[in-house]
Amino acid sequence: MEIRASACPLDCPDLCSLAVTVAPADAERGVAERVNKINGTALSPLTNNFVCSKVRNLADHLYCDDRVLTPLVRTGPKGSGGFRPATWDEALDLVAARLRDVIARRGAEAVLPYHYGGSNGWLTEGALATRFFRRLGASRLERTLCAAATTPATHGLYGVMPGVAIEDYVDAKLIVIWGANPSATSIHMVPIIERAMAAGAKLIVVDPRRTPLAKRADLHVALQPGTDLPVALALLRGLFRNGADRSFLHDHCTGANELEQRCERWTFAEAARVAQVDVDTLQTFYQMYCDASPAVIRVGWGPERNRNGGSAIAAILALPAVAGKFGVRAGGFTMSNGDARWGVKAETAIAEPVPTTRSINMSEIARVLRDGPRSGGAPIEALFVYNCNPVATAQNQQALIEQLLREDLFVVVHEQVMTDTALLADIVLPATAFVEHRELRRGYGTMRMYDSPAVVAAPGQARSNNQLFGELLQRFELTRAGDPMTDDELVAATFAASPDGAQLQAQLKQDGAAVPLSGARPITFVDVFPSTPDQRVHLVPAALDQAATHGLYTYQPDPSTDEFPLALISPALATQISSTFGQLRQKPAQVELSLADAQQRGVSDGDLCRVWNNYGEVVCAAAVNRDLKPGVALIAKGYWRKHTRNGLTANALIPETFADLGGQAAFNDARVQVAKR
Ligand SMILES: Nc1nc2c(c(=O)[nH]1)N[C@H]1C(S)=C(S)[C@@H](COP(=O)(O)OP(=O)(O)OC[C@H]3O[C@@H](n4cnc5c(=O)[nH]c(N)nc54)[C@H](O)[C@@H]3O)O[C@H]1N2
Ligand SMILES: Nc1nc2c(c(=O)[nH]1)N[C@H]1C(S)=C(S)[C@@H](COP(=O)(O)OP(=O)(O)OC[C@H]3O[C@@H](n4cnc5c(=O)[nH]c(N)nc54)[C@H](O)[C@@H]3O)O[C@H]1N2
Ligand code: SF4
Ligand SMILES: [Mo]
Repeated sequence: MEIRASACPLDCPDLCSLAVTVAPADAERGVAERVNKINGTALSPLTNNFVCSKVRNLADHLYCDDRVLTPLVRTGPKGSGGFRPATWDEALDLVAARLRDVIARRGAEAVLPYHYGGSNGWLTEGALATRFFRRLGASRLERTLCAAATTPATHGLYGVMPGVAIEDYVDAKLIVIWGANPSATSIHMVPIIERAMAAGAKLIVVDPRRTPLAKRADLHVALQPGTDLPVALALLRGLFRNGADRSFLHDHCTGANELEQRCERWTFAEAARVAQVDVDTLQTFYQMYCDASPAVIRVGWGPERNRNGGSAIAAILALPAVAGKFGVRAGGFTMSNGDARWGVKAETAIAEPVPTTRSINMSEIARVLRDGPRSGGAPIEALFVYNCNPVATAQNQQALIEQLLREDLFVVVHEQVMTDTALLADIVLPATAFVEHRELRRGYGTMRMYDSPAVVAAPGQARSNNQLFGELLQRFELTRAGDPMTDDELVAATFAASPDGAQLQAQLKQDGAAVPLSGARPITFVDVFPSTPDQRVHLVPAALDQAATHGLYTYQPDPSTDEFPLALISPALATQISSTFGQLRQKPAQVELSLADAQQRGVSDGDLCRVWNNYGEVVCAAAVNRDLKPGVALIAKGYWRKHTRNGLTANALIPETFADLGGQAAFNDARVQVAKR
């Protein structure tokens, strides 16, 4: 047994520092060595020696029966699940021949790479795949499954500025958890919040359901999904009337008058009516926020996934500026701390110009496959999926499945396990997992970066993304002299391309982790400032105002109808990362209903139900959840098709519509009806 250092790149803000125990050969399973167990280490103070059970038990994932061990070529009809093993050479010959044929007939834009890569660092998301598809001239992909509304909102107001370090929450006097559920999605935050509360901090949770933290909060604002915007605007209005930090606004902000005008309609009473909460709750929220310092808002990703999402995030992020909460440790906000000043970027290594090929929003993949791209031109005839499981995670699942079943659409999936998407592929290629390849990853909660080597041999014939796309670059004769091709060359090129690279590399070598140039625990408006051209907070940035579908801070009414009265939300499962690890889940999916909604429909715990709207239907058991706001239904994100009775999940109910910014998928705009079956 040997213990090797690694870091967890999964799509989780915590980016844990890991100790991986590796056991020698396991002849029976045909692996040279295998991961035995994984623990957290103290290298990251946030990890603090513990990890979630998902990663502690990563061996269950790495060596499960669903692991793809060789390239696979479809044998039966599409979707029949029939595949035969093939060599890499044969599989890549088939892939290359089909791509060449599509390109010859339709042009390279008929090829679409499909990837999100939340659980990937710079070596496996981007790098050689990006170089390959750019040089090929393929259609480009807008990555909008997540953070597509929060990112332009944050950058519009603050540019690239890190927020409050999670570790610093211990010093806060007020913590607002706004549309996040750290008990499942960022577990290392919870003990820190507990310590802050033990030292007297107050806690406010803004969430349509009583989350574990909401149960312990001093105030729970159980708003209707999609109504964060009016709530934030009412708080801002209150602040502008009494409580705004006029000197901070004068010294550090633009657009205060314009923002004040846009809040004018949102009295506490009006916001409370729209959000379906008591007016007292909003007034108490306002008073608690005014009174406390340091006050910090942890903004989650729940509020972005609806038609008002971009404006909602912008309005929430305006609060600490208008209230003057910056300038002290633990004062301000935390959105994505991936925005720390790193001095190097993911794209530095490949230095590949962005081509002018058409770009396609991944959040309307079913529609694009069916009706063709909005910009016109050739239909998509080849889809190359990696780092992503769209059948389980994209919108309008039923339509997507229908499209993937088309005989004339060529689908390649590079995967670790036989996912719902891989099952519909023509060719499946076996991928390595993070302990099996080198990865360079910076956190989006913790402000740390790791360069983690492969710590264990890959089972079977799994290859990393760079191995795969490096080979394809060669087969398509798209390599150029001097191109960094291996992971080692790519890492070296990344650091060499930036004057700050040497410093980061030295830190990685010496300490095992690097912190950004802005530090691991910067104080906003002391150590770090907005990166906007004038270093000010732009409360109503013109570009954002134009980009927002209805102008910034304009509320769009709730889409509920008499036919589909329930707002369906699909928050994260504690046991998975999106759909990742879903193959290991035995328990079936359930639809959660409030007691009132269950009673109204004569539904009891365990009853088989239909959940439907105009996009599709899900058949699964009901669970009465007394912590859910009436009018809200919940089917968690990330279930696999095997988890419901009819092989469709929450994603079959998700509309092909967007948030008001960034083309972000509006997952929580789904409205449904539920009935006992
Ligand atoms: N265990 C685990 N961890 C994960 C993930 C996972 O799947 N499992 N996913 C990772 C990923 S990809 C992401 S993006 C992050 C997400 O991290 P979070 O944002 O913490 O997680 P979510 O569960 O998506 O949503 C947070 C909360 O938003 C609430 N919510 C839904 N709609 C609204 C709304 O309109 N307004 C408000 N205020 N609240 C709303 C939900 O009830 C939920 O409690 O977590 C990451 N970490
Ligand atoms: N209903 C509903 N759906 C949602 C959401 C929601 O709120 N509601 N939220 C969305 C959010 S927040 C997100 S981030 C997306 C995430 O959606 P996806 O991007 O589809 O993420 P995962 O489900 O984690 O699937 C990632 C897949 O990539 C594979 N993979 C990991 N590493 C590698 C690698 O190095 N190489 C290759 N080739 N493959 C690899 C994993 O095995 C896994 O199957 O889902 C979205 N889907
Ligand atoms: S998923 Fe999150 S909590 Fe679990 S090991 Fe990875 S970074 Fe840590
Ligand atoms: Mo996400």
